[in-house]
Amino acid sequence: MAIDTTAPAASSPVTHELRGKVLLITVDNPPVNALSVDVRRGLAAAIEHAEANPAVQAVLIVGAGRNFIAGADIREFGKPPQPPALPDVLHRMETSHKPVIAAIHGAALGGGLEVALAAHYRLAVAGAKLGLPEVNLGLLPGAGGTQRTPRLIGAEAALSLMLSGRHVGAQEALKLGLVDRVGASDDVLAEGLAYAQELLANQSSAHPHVRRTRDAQGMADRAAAQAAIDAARAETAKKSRGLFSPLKIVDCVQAALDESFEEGLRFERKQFLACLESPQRAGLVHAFFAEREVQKAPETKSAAPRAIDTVGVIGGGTMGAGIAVAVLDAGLPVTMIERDEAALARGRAHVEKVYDGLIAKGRMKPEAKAPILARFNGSTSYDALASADLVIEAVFEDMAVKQAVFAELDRVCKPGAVLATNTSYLDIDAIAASIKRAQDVVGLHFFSPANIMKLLEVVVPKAVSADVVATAFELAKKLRKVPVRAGVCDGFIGNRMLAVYRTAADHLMEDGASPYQIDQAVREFGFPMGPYQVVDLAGGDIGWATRKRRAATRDPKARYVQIADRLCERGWFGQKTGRGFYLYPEGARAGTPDPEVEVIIAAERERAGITPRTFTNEEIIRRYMAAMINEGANVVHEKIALRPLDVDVTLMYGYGFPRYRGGPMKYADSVGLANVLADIREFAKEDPLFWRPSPLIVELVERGADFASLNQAA
Ligand code: 3H9
Repeated sequence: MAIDTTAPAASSPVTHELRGKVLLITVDNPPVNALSVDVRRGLAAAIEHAEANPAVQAVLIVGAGRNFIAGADIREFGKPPQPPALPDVLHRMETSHKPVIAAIHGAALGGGLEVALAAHYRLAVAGAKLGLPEVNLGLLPGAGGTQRTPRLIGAEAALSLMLSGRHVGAQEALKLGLVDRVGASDDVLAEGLAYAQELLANQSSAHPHVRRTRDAQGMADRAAAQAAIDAARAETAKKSRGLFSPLKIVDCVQAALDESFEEGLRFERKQFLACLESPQRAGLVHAFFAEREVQKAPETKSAAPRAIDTVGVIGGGTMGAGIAVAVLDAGLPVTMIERDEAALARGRAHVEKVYDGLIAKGRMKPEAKAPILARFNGSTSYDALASADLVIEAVFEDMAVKQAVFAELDRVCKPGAVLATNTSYLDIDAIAASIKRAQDVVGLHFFSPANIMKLLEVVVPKAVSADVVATAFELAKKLRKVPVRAGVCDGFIGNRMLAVYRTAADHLMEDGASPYQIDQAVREFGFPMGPYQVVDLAGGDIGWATRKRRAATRDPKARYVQIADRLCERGWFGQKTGRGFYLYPEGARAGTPDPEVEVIIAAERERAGITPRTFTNEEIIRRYMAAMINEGANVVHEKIALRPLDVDVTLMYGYGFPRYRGGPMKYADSVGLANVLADIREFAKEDPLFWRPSPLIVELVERGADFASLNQAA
């Protein structure tokens, strides 16, 4: 096979040295030894060197630092390819005449595991993480992984690894046959060298040195392999709605069963390149980097976090209990405050219910509950918070109520305690200003259910000190949440945008689209639920209360759709009342369309003097997305969000925005900002008050720039 022989860079990230008869190849490309072009060149050169040097009898590959190799260099995707291609390097390695051993510690993921699979022997030490997570990036293992893995460990196990993207530890890898042995110690170099020497010492025709994965017989039982492929295909068609790469993974394994190894590799390459060029790959890779970028808020660099060892939670309702569970799950003790014993008992019951649910579903062992609850305390007196390092308030959304809570916290909490509010839209500057220690007050906006939803908006009021913000980010890490820094405004990033795109949906409904069509269009776009299903799930009364509260301050010239109010006036609050926009007979969770709702909508259209028209699903999405993108741009323009990517992460992690589209701002870039602006201007002809182009979009279009250009800043 022709392979690029461009000499590796002078300071190659791949070095080799002779250790006795073993050529030790070390990949040292921080932070995670990704397979960038220099690594591929270095690996290719090192293998050539091993082949050519008679002193070398075996080759050992290790990674420097904390990992073996974490995969292809994701930053290279979408750029012009640079030779040598990884499959070619690995082909060369596998066909080497001298035994190649991979010794794995830390991550051997994607292309990293594929390197190990092309080696002839594999060893892992404790703490190793092996996997083929390409599917999470819209890809498939593209350096022989789809062909070698099923040959090595069978079709069923290979498909399970590749379709889930999950990581397995050293012991499980041994059980699967993915590695040949687990090192007795965690000294990967010593274990690897010992293994290499042992293999050399045992050489005989019964123990041939070179043992190629391409010849492995994991699919010898062809009927079983075919059955596994068929099952995976059926399951994938059902589960991976809208995703491009999973079915291609199944196709590749089919090729592994039906075709020669070379033919299978060619097929895999073609499918890999198709995935690489897909917008889904671009969206998912954007999501990968965006969720890492959001963690790096400026305060995390300028200040050290305060220590958080004990946490108080005020309020034992759904939100307070969910927050308490999230904190307990992070291993911290929690003190819950409620106004009386009965409310406290309910709060405790809410917390226990979460764990009982996990036990019932088999996700937690019954005996694990007591030690967790031993860290949970309740009190009806704020004085129980005297030693808390952090207090999170989750009481009723009312400024006077919140300020009363903060007055108590000001009274009892020790100096330096972080005082957080879980408000979803109230003015946190006003809450902070009402006490003597505004520098300690921060917003921690959790999403329901708080122990499950990944998003945590860290809302940063004017007077807060940087170390309090840094503490919030540190807490998010402990709680395994994805934190997004947000400024103070009505609704912060997410709920502020939600209010606008929900309104666009209401306009569409009054203009002629049924709520069922809107929900369907939004689901087809990739959201798990449409906006009216969400209303029914959350309870229509919540939005109704907000609308009533805001009625007095609403711009009288702004269009106001009353359909939801008509439903609420009838007590139709959604699932919990058996009907809302949908009917839920006998407590059903999936709703069915309600003809009576359609009658109410028709009456409302008539009352508003609207002649209904029809919309295609595409027209619905154009408006829905234009509203979302425009408000997202306003949020960035007003510096409520640091960058467009913060908006993307908020919508993906808190609002079900399809990850494979990378968030609304990434989506806007892929559609073209000029097209989005043209849509907004078109819609503005009917309703110029609602459809006001964001100054940021106008400016970017004038400059010929996109949202991505703003992601590097800040
Ligand atoms: C593939 O392999 C395709 C092949 O099949 C076919 C090829 C032909 N590239 O997560 P962390 C950066 S697809 C470039 O915070 P941790 C990351 O952005 C690939 N950069 O650390 C961050 O940068 P920064 C399949 C990468 O300890 C820094 O490393 N592989 C890559 O929590 C630290 O990352 C994967 O999908 C990369 N591949 O977790 C594995 N990986 O400091 C993806 C990381 O500037 N990676 N970075 O923010 C991971 O799952 C985790 O990063 C890992 C470490 C578990 C390795």
